[in-house]
Amino acid sequence: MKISYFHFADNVPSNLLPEASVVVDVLRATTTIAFALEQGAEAVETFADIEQLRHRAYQWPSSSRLMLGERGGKKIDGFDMGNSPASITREVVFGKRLFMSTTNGTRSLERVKESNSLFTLALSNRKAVAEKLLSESPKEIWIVGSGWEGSYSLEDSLAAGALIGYLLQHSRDTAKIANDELTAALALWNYWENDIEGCLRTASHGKRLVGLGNHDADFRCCAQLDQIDLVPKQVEPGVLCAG
Ligand code: 3SL
Repeated sequence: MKISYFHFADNVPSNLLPEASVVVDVLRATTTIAFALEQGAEAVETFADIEQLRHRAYQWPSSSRLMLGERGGKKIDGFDMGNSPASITREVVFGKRLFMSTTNGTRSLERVKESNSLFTLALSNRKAVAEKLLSESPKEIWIVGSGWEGSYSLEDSLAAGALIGYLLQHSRDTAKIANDELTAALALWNYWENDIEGCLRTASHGKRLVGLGNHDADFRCCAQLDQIDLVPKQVEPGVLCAG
């Protein structure tokens, strides 16, 4: 397995796709996706574009859909929910299809949606994703971060480092780091692994969330490591189900 990390969607090589892509947006889209599927959502269907989302969601029975997402960290007008993993409960999401659009995470998903295999990664399901990759053993894997509007993010790099750290320990030498971004992510993980929430709060997007109000519960959700034994897997372009 040759594994590369790209900080955000616009960095991935054009006109190429790997055998497997792993999209990460720790604060907060891919954490919310892991929590939603764990709490029994039927699927999470993701959109970069809000109007496309509305168009598709309105074709779905209103009793079994939820529209969820944010722009600039704030809930989108007219949507049922923002992008808060802490607000996901079984009562709210069980059996529902979640139609989701976020500032950066769903853009990254859109960029690699033609990959043969596409999974989403959060710190909370890091071990489950790593074990899935070890069992499928794709030749080439891209970890694609989400960043913030085209800039680097500390928290996605932390999760990329956490994933490669696990893979290097458990792959019996089959996992190979293929770019410097991933070596740097591993160094970041080695530095912060005992203070994950501290890293998330140091990140510029962590500070942005603090500026928007109390996000303590979300920080706790996003900083959990290996608590969710589930891998969100794309089953058709844009549609993620529990795998
Ligand atoms: O950028 C994104 O996709 C979001 O996850 C950002 S936020 O944490 O919901 O503000």
